[in-house]
Amino acid sequence: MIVDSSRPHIAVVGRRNVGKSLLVNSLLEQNVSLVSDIAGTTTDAVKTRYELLPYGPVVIVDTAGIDDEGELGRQRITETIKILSSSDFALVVLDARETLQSKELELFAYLDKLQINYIVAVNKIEFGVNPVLLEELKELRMTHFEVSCKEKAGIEELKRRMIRLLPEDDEPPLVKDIVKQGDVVIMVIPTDYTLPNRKLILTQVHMIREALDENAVVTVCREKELVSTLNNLKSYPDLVIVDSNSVTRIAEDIPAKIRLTTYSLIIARHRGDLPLFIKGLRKIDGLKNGDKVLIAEVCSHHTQEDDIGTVKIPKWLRSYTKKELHIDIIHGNDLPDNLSEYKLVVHCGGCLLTHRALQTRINEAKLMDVPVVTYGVITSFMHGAIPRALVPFADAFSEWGKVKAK
Ligand SMILES: Nc1nc2c(ncn2[C@@H]2O[C@H](COP(=O)(O)OP(=O)(O)OP(=O)(O)O)[C@@H](O)[C@H]2O)c(=O)[nH]1
Ligand SMILES: [Mg+2]
Repeated sequence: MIVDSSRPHIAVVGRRNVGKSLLVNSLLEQNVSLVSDIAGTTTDAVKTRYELLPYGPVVIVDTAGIDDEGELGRQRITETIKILSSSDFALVVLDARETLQSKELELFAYLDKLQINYIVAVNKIEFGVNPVLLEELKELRMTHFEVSCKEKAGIEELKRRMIRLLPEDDEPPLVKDIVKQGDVVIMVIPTDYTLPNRKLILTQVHMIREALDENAVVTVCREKELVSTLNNLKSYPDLVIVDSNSVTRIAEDIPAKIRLTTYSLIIARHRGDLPLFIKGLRKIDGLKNGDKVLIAEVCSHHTQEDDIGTVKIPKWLRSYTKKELHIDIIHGNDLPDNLSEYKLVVHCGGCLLTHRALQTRINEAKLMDVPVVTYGVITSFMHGAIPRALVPFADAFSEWGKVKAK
């Protein structure tokens, strides 16, 4: 999944024999998938890179039928659902002669839950379209496209519509939407900076670039010089960004009316879904004795004595909740199959993953209704930065309001 993660994935889904594979072949104008009238022809997902012009490069994923039977069939359905969680768009294929069945309704529900845009393609229209099906789609307020893969009808229109609905470059901003022209931003670099050669991390450099592009002024100082930097300014800065490990100390020096946030929260929003993570934080208070918590880290680095994922967070979770938690720590690319058993997933920042790949893992948890929070969000919370540091992010701040209201 990671190999192609920079390209949007379009999943072609539906019951067996509706013509998914022939539709994929028609879209690609080449025979990449096996087509036959035997139900269950496609067993494993077939992924093909494709230049969908004028949109650009995508990956089209042909899948096994969502109504497959038997033990193997169930496994294939699980696989298809997993594919959906890593997709950016779906084409739901229906047979024009049939009516909607529970499998399709479940599929629509999944797609809605994952907030994945989709188009319904009604295939095999040369047989005529079932009026009951049309009525059902109308009732669900679903627009659909009528195609015949056999007669190559409607395929171009379907492509054009798909292009209009595909996500644009969806990587959320770092700071460009929270600063404006003329703003003064102070970026505080921790004094005990342990990075090799004391370099700024690349993300901090990108933050500076984004702020400059918005015509804001950026001052970078070390923690030690923060107070004198503030005193040298003629008026209050508009935003101060600090490291979450030092926020407790620093916050006192920064008057309440100045917006303050942490690098961790900026990065969590940039790479993931900050309101969702804040929702995940809510669940920490509700954890009970024996609850399972999963700490998921992508890279398997050599763990240090005070390692954030294996040492600090488990220790903090136990002391904060005062509960006997069952904490599992995993490293690597795959989330476990028993994900639904967990009451919380604490995910690393995913610095090795693209935004899309991290989103895929978050979606897997979302699909199972398992709350997710990241290291960065937990760290900011642990150090008392929340809610103050959420103020610049309106949707996450209002999510926190909901948390408190519960
Ligand atoms: N008449 C007609 N037949 C079609 C059309 N599209 C697909 N078919 C036929 O329907 C049968 C199933 O097509 P596939 O593309 O293999 O269907 P699928 O949804 O991929 O099926 P599975 O892989 O088994 O899930 C084949 O015999 C196709 O030739 C169409 O528009 N019209
Ligand atoms: Mg097929």
